[in-house]
Amino acid sequence: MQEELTTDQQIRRKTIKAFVAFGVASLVPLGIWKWINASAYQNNILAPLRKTLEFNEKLTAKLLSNSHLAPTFSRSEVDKKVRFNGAVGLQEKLAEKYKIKIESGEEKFEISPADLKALPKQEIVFEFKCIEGWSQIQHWGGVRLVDFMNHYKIGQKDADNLFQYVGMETPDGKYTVGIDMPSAVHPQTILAYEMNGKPLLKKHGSPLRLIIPVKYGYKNLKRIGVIKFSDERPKDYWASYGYDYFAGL
Ligand SMILES: Nc1nc2c(c(=O)[nH]1)N[C@H]1C(S)=C(S)[C@@H](COP(=O)(O)O)O[C@H]1N2
Ligand SMILES: [Mo]
Repeated sequence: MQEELTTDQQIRRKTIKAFVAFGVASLVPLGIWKWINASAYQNNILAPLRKTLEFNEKLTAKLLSNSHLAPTFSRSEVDKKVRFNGAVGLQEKLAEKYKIKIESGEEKFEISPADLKALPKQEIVFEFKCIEGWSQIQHWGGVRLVDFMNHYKIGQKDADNLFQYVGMETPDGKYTVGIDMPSAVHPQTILAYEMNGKPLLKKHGSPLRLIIPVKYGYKNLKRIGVIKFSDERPKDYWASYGYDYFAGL
């Protein structure tokens, strides 16, 4: 005949079972840790860790080459509700006669957002990635940064060389990004004035923002007030807080 267990006995058995399971489970990472520690050192760090690092390096080099394109998606895959994140530099009222200051070496001039609409339009549907841990498939439209540079003949230091960087700032100067030239002239990098086929909303960077699919979200500056080409590394808001300057994907 089966004995009846009291509630107390049942709880105790469950507790014992849980402890045994937990103990067994904890041996797994311990085993991996021992295996890593037992392996030989290679270049001052343990071989398995070194291998991971080398793999990451190779991967990064491959992914960062200018020929690499971020994967694109179809319009039906676009997320319905576009996320909003970060409002540094978006506090002031938008100027009625909004102008974007351009600086390329010694050359300085201003353009209006409407000037950009006269240039060929480029649309892209890609996965926008924020380091805070979210990503979304989004649809943007605007002008390729490289087309804009060619049209205005800017970004060139001399006949053979481009400047090393392009820096962008909000009109109040509070949010800044610095972009390496290979990423700036990447064919998927655009000065965007549309989202989902409609004019940009204020919170997403109206009238003009940077969309740079080969970089993390924080490099996609909203509300461009200044575009500056130079060989000096431009100011970068999040890099000044210790985030990776390059922020490549
Ligand atoms: N001016 C400005 N641009 C910005 C930010 C900001 O705070 N201010 N945040 C960045 C970060 S961290 C992300 S993830 C994206 C978010 O863009 P969204 O609000 O259109 O989703 O904008 C980037 N551009
Ligand atoms: Mo972000």
